[in-house]
Amino acid sequence: MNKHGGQAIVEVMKKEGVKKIFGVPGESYLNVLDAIYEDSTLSFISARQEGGASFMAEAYAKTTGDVGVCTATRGPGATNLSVGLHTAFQDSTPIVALIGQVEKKFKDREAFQEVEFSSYFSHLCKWAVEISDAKRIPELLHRAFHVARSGRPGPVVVSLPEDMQDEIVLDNHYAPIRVNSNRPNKDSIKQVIKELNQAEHPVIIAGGGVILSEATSNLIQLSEKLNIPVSTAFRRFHAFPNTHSNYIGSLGLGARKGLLEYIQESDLVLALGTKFSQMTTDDYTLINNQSKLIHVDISPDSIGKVYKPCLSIVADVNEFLKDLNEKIKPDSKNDKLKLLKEANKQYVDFSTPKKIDDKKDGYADMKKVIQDLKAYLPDNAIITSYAGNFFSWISRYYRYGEDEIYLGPTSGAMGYGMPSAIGAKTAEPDKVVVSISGDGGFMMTVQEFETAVRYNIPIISLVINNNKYGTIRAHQENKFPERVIGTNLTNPNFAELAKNFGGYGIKVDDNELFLNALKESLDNDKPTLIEVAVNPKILSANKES
Ligand SMILES: Cc1ncc(C[n+]2csc(CCOP(=O)(O)OP(=O)(O)O)c2C)c(N)n1
Repeated sequence: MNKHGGQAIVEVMKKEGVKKIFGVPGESYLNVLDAIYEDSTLSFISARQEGGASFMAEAYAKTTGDVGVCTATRGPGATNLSVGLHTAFQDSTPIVALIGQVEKKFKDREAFQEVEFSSYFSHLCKWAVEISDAKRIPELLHRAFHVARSGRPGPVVVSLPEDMQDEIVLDNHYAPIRVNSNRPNKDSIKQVIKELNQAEHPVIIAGGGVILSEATSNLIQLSEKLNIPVSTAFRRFHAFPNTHSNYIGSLGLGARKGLLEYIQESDLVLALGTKFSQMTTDDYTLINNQSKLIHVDISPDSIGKVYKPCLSIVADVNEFLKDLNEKIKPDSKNDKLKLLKEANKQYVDFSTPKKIDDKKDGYADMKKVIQDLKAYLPDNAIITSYAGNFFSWISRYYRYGEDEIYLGPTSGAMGYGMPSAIGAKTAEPDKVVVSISGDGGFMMTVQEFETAVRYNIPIISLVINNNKYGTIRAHQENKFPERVIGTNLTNPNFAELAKNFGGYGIKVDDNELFLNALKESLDNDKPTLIEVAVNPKILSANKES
């Protein structure tokens, strides 16, 4: 049956298993929108700004493990969309972004909203392609999905000239491209076993590749067999249960000093699915020249980029762990066990608040907020957040259990928290999804609260309000004391704002009120915002002993 370009695009998406599409409509891709309208298995979530839409798609992909899809119109829409694509790139999240483009016949005249997307997106995406002949939609769009999800996953941009979408396409004989998971070869497993058996002070760093390949249970098995402590890379908390007695903490902003020292003193580092980012490595100082490194990653490009391994294994992390667990014998050297127990004890001590400030001085204590979240959220909750000093309390004190998920941009993009909660809740409607934002970042994508209301997506959104760009203020005070510029904010009454959007809003200024609000919001079936007033003088958890 003949189809127009828009229908052919939808046909590919259906074959690829797409169910939800996040975007802002535009006149440059009306055919695609109309074909989505025609199909009852697809739903279009119309966001209020493309940045929000791209964060939703990114979080949807992280939650489901599928490719996220977002859409935007030509130049203005595409440039707004780019923040989520950059996030997906740094976080290795598979996304296909469909972008309406200027008519073929008008291109290269700086036509209305014209931007040349392959060069604009060349540093933000794995691949950017324009489909200028509708007959090639099946071939190129299936390939876009394949590129997004294979190897080290990431975002792919597909631009769709408006007049191309009117062209007629014949049947799509293509099928989604699937590749087998990469398995390590037998020799390399033997070598890994030899190195692990010889090591006296080994440590594992678990990165995003553990989450992407769903390797956590095999990682637990390996760590238990050998009594090896596990740390997690920056913002990859749930790669290993933080409640496990072999967990020793997370790397990245505010990492425990003792953890950094432990890794620096290790004689063997087993790095699983991590690219050793600047944050994870504490400005590339994490691993000393004397320690041996075994680096396992799905992408050969990640290997040797920062540290030179003694053994490099290009493989799916889960396949690697399965093969290793099958062959390796349990080991319980006493010295190793002693080191592990001490490192875990230090982590538990670090992540346990020493003193809660319970005086009612108009502010809630963030340590208690985190304690209450842990106590009252269900065991399979999803928590989202982004950059900001409020994150320092989450990072230090929240211990993710085996079924919990944390979603946060390793790119540090402000504005991610609330739209990403919408994406996650769309993927997992039965789970409780809580976003935690600062007042600065929340206002960057505040309009998406209306999206949550319009589609009845009952997220819980905490806004930690210190009336500041607190992180930058802290940097400013360190580097240029008492020369404050650009970091004081004034804010609306967030609870009233939420109500005006049609949701539910509560403002709290002490911990008792916070706990009541949290309990109330867990029973609520509307999107709920809890504004938490915090002391603007206490800018970070990292100052606490
Ligand atoms: C999109 C974006 N713009 C700017 C920054 C730089 N930045 C990092 S944290 C921060 C302030 C965050 O303020 P807020 O969200 O209120 O959280 P707080 O630090 O006060 O807890 C800024 C401006 C960024 N990371 N992302």
